[in-house]
Amino acid sequence: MFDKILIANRGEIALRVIRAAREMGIATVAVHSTADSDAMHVRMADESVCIGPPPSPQSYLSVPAIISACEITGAQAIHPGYGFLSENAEFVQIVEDHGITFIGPTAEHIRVMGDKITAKDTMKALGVPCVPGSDGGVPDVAAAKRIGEEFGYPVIIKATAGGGGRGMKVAMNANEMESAFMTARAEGKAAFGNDEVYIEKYLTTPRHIEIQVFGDGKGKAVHLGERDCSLQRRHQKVFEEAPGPSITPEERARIGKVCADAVAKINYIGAGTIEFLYENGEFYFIEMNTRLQVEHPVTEGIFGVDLVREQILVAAGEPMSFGQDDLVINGHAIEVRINAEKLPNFSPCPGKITAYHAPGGLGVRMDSALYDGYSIPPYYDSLIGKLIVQGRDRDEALARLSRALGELIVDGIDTTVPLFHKLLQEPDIHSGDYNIHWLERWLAENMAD
Ligand code: MV4
Repeated sequence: MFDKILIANRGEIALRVIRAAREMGIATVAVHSTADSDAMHVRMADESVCIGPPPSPQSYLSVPAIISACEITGAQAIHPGYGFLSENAEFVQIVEDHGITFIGPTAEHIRVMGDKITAKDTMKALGVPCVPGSDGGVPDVAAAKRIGEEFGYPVIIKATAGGGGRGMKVAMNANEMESAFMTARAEGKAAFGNDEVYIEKYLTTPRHIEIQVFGDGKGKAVHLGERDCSLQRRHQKVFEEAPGPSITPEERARIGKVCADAVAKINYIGAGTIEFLYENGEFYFIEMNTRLQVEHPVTEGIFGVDLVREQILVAAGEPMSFGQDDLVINGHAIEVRINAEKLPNFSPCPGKITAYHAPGGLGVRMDSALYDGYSIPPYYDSLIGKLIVQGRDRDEALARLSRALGELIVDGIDTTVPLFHKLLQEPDIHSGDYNIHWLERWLAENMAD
């Protein structure tokens, strides 16, 4: 096992990793920009190294600075958290070339899943159900129109290097194809330097269901059920829950086994998430994320496992602490993302926290790096906390969420907390009857006042 690891991240996820490491008796190294000298992750780690000025490209994304911090402190492994360098295959390669262990998948797995066409080809060959559409890349508008005729409109054109909703255009009919195709291609080129696109049948009212998988890198893998993350705004998740309110135990077991078998076959190591669109009782693969996700705590809650601990175990070459039969769902968990943003437009709202009080009690987990008097810098993501609640069933979790939100105090800045108080008054939220378009529609209708 490692004696010391470095956390190449900040905020709540850096604390999350420090906590797991400390429980395992592993020393921790925080890295930080000059804007984060007073940040909680620096205070909580055993050691810290300043790696550059505030802008991320010169600090949290600076590969030489992070490798140097490892060498100076003698850290044997790097946990990347999410975002930043977590899905950067070149970074992983450089880390390993320096004899440092990357706590996460191999550079090759990251590369394969980072290219959406290759990811889909790979998953399809492994028996994972995919959205019907083009086999691989589509070279020109004429080919795109043939695909449109073959599968029927509407279709969606996606940049292979895309993600997070960028480089994606819907064509409702043949007339819209040329402009949608050219736009998706131009966006892919501009945002990712890659103009290759592929086409899928456009699903009009799906839910976003993602399966958590975990592999030991030696051909053993399990699934930890699904999360429903359909409530999104501009491709940012807002509210996530596990299990999915629309998924039966039989569906979970079936798609879960398909996913676990698929990642076992490729010797996947560590945590991964296989994203699906779910419509009319069918799952359609869209993407795989090769990192620990923001919303992993809802899965941890219902299965009672520590995913970061497992990541560290398998990275050190040790076995996972559970097998599929050990993984039994207990109750229902919900996470809400608390952002430093001003409603109704969700504009970033950094600034000084004049009072902070975290909620507590049975079934309440607050993952946050805030403290009284902390100043949220303007350079990074607006996520300032995740409130995760768990109950014996969904209704109990919802009641607990409402209660915990009532206890939470974050003064001095605007946050998305009022949004959740309002959402909790919606019958559709209580019935679980929502899809990927529900929140945007609701915001348009309810955020005017
Ligand atoms: C789709 C789709 C409908 N049909 N693919 C958006 C981000 C990217 N990860 C995939 N996305 C979508 N792909 C087909 N074939 C609808 C979306 C989509 C979406 C998906 C999940 C959650 C929220 C979304 C919001 C808008 C569009």
